[in-house]
Amino acid sequence: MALLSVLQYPDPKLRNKALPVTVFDDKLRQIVDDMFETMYEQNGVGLASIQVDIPQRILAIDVSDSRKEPLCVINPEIIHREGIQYEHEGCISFPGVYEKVERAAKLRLHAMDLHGKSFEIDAEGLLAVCIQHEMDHLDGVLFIDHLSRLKQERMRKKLEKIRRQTF
Ligand code: K1U
Ligand code: ZN
Repeated sequence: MALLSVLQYPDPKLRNKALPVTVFDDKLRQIVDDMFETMYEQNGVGLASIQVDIPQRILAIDVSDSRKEPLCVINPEIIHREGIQYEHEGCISFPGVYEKVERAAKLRLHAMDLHGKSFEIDAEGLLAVCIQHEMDHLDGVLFIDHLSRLKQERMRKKLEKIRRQTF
């Protein structure tokens, strides 16, 4: 396994769109293993392949308290949405900043596993937020895009301040 380098905002590669996975082989298994290792190391609840510069439709997710319930999601599609939730989100590509984002409260997800087998799950709460946040990444959409211009500008300034203090 290997730790992958996570792209940081405003890297233009975060705006790339991912293509569907068509080959389910050892190389894909290696990518997924590396994504989980990277997500756990960053204390994230999710990671999208675009964040590690792999433009294929792959998500690593684990919203469990034990951090031992990995969910590998390939070629995801939301087939049903219901209600609204408005919760704080973070992003490994924007370290140190958090904002509330409006998302569907519940959803039904159709996806494939590591072997190319289709499955469906119902999600709500943090899992539903995480799936929507990560699926946005696959289309080059970032959580900042859901905010007002004013909040976007505030977030950019806060990020600059954090980076000045870090380096
Ligand atoms: O895509 C990413 O950068 C991962 C991101 C996803 C996320 C989804 C839903 C809510 C918040 C964040 C993270 O995991 S950032 C880590 C984080 O903020 C967090 C950690 C534990 C619980 C909730 C959020
Ligand atoms: Zn993110």
